[in-house]
Formats: sequence, C-alpha cells, structure tokens
Amino acid sequence: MSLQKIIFSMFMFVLVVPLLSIASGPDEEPLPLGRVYPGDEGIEKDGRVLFVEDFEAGGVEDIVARWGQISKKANFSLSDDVHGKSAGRRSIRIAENGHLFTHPKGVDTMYARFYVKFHEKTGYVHHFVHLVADSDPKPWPKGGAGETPAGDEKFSTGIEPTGRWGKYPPPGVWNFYSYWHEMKTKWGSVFNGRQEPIQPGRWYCVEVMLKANSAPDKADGVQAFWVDGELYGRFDGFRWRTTDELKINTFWLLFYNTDQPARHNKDPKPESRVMEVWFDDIVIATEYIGPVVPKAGALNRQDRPDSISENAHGFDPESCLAAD
Ligand SMILES: [Ca+2]
Repeated sequence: MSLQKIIFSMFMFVLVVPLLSIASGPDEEPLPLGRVYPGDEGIEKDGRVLFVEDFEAGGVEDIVARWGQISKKANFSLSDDVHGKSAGRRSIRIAENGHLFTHPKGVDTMYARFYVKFHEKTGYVHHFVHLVADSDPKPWPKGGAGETPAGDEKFSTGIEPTGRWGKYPPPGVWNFYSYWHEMKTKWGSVFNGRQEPIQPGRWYCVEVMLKANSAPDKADGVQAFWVDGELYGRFDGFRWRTTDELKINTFWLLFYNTDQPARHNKDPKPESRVMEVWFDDIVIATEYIGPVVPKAGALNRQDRPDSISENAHGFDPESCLAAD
C-alpha cells in the first residue's frame, strides 16, 4: 500500500467512524422497522428482517409454499377485512382450528409483529401464537404438552388470550405461556401483562420479543410484548437455554380451540360462540418492528370509499389508530 493510500485510509477512518457512531450511538434506540418502511413497503429487504407475510399475493396454496406447513387448510380463507393502517387489501381468516408454521433463520433475539382480530362472538381460545427454539426443527410442530424440555433442546413462549378462569369476557387478556427447562410446573408458566381485556371484533397490533440468555450460566433472557405499540409486559431473568447453540428458529401462527377453555372459564353460553380469527401484516425480525406506519398520502382503510358501509355498521376507525 502506498503512503498516499495509507494516509487516505486513516483520513477516512477518522472521518467515517465518528459519523457511524452518531448515527447509531449507544444511547439511541434504533428506529422501529415499521417507521423505516411506511406501509411495510420494502421491509422484507432489510437485513434484520427474517420473514414477512401480508397475505396479498396468491392463494392459500401460495401462502403454504411461503411458510412450509399448514394444518386444517380448509379452514383458511383470504378476507378483505384489513386493519386501519394496512397498506394492503387482504388478510387471512381462520375458522375453528388451524395453523401456519415456519422456520425463519435461528437467532438469539426474535421479534414477531402481527395484526389480529377475533370474531365479535368469539369464545375463549385454547392456544395461540408461539415462538419456539428447537434444536431439531421439523417441518411440522412437535407435541410436548406436559413435558419439561431439556435446556439444550427446546424453549418456547406463546402470546395467548386468557379468560383468567372467567374473570374476563372472551377472548380475555393477553398473557405469555412459556415452556423451558426451569419452568415451575410441567404445564408451563404463565406471565401476566397489562390486564386490558381484548375487544372482540377490533384489530390489534401485537408484537412479541423473545431474547435468549447470553451465556449458558446467565439468567438474562427476556420476553416482552406490546399491543398497538405500547409495552404491555416485560419479564426478565430467564435462563431459557443451557447452550448457545439453541436458537429461536420457529414461528407458529396457531389458532387452537377445544371445549376446555369454555369449561375452565365457566362460559355460560359456549354454543353461541364463533371461533374465527383474522391475521395480517406479520413481520419477524431481530429488532423491534412496531405498528405499521401509513405511507404518506396513502388512502388507508378508513378513508377508502369501500369502507363506508362498514362505518355504518359501527366500525370505529379511531380504535385502530390508537397505536403510536
Ligand atoms: Ca394484508
């Protein structure tokens, strides 16, 4: 290398390195990915993003091809019901029971953001969306209910609506339902967030973060969740795994229903319930995503002429705009 080149390299180092540290200094939170990509447009190209599904392209078969696995395919249908900030026109609706299952790249910290709406007449739900770290991932979800997983094999957390034994009307409030080698009972552990009842028939933006412990002997793992961009629960001190090689590598969009939660919650009228759910705008990443930020000048759901009839039936756009 010539002296000139060395001097030039040193000059660039002195100039550029401080600029980089200004752009993403230790005190600065990175901008939520949802803000970086209004309308989620182009978000899939970001290196921090592991998986994106907005249900806009193709039919159910194409969705299965993108994910890898589906159960009860006949219960899935594309819907024109979308949330107020959506840049798209379609969501997925699941009736009764079903799941989509996929394996993004294994990571130590995973964020999963999704929009969700329960049917206005929903009952209580048995199990819901899960993030899983699995040392031996298969194309399909494994069993494991009632079994304490080994610390080098598996840990998982579900973000689930719960009636808390009938305290809340269906579908209830959000909580975490977690499985790992140090869980307290063989049926997993529950972590309550803010006890804010979920309104049936209203779209929500839900985001889950699962962070593995940084070393096998450290209890510094975390899990947290946000609703419409607000932190609803954060729980620290987990030794999720006993080896760094166990990565969070599974996203399970699950809608699992049995008659058990109706019994546990003493639902007075289980026969009147309609078990249907809508999902949309799913983004899985290694950083916080946050709610969709509408594109400047874009016509959003509540502004579109085709939503007037919905407004006439009591759809409240404000309720979908509580995010930021
Ligand atoms: Ca969509």
